[in-house]
Amino acid sequence: MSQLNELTTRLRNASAVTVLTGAGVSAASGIPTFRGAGGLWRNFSATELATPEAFARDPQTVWEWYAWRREQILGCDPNAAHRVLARWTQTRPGWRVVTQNVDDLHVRAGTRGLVRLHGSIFELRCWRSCRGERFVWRDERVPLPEMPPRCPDCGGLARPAVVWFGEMLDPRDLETAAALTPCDVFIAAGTSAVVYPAAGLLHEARAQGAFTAELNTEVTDATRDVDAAVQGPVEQTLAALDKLL
Ligand code: BJW
Ligand code: ZN
Repeated sequence: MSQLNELTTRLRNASAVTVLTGAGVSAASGIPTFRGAGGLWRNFSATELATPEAFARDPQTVWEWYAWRREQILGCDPNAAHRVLARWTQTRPGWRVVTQNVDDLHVRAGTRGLVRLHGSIFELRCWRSCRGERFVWRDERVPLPEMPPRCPDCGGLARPAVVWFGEMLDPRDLETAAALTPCDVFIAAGTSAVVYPAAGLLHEARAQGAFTAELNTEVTDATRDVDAAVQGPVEQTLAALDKLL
């Protein structure tokens, strides 16, 4: 049986399905991924800019990168992958999406019960956390009227309310995501599966007996560990799965 057929059969018989998504899911919408050819901005690598140290050193440059991404994302629309996943969450109780993406495209596609592990690029918070780490505000204005933007409470620097390397994920989001690992089928879609703790969810699901699958154009660290690896553009694979179900 092909890996796609086996995954289809597993999904047909599944009541609890968790899909962990990464940047590859938004690639067909025109949003660059982090690693690989599209992951460079000017001469910086994306993963060098996504750190509190980079922001402390040079908030202007980090904000310019985020401003460029915010503009790019606002000009993009959800693709077939977001639409299929949204429909699954709307029509199949127990089918859930956990995303590492900060682009809000799953939200715009209408995904129900979405868990966002790394925040949203359209939310901001105070760099000094003057009202606590959890106090965030939404600002979708492109361009932002002030660069770098300021905290409305203390007037200090504002930062994107996303999770950078070396920062803790919101424990509530992580708990919600971890509670979705005891499932029938766990799918890692369009993620290089190298960033923890998100990547660990796949291993947790497997350890708890889930059938695990990967949908990716490339071979990743996770490929050899999953029960089914379907190679190809995730938007096409999900559309095909949706038809087969
Ligand atoms: C397609 C496709 C198509 C393309 N179809 N596929 C355990 C072991 C080792 C290290 C660690 C560990 N635990 C923690 C760490 C450190 C670190 C980490 O994981 N490092 C590794 C890289 C080694 N983790 C952290 O720092 C995390 N924090 C933490 O653990 O805190 C603990 C702590 C404790 C006590 C005190 C303090 C802290 C936080 C991680 C936050 C990650 N943040 C970012 C930036 C978000 C904001 C922003 O967007 O600017 O999140 S980094 C970046 O990577 C972003 C992404 O969400 C994340 C994952 O990337 P993703 O989505 O997988 O994208 P890519 O580009 O890597 O892959 C795309 C894939 O798609 C590729 O495979 C393509 O082939 C594929 N593809 N087109 C199908 N059409
Ligand atoms: Zn403040």
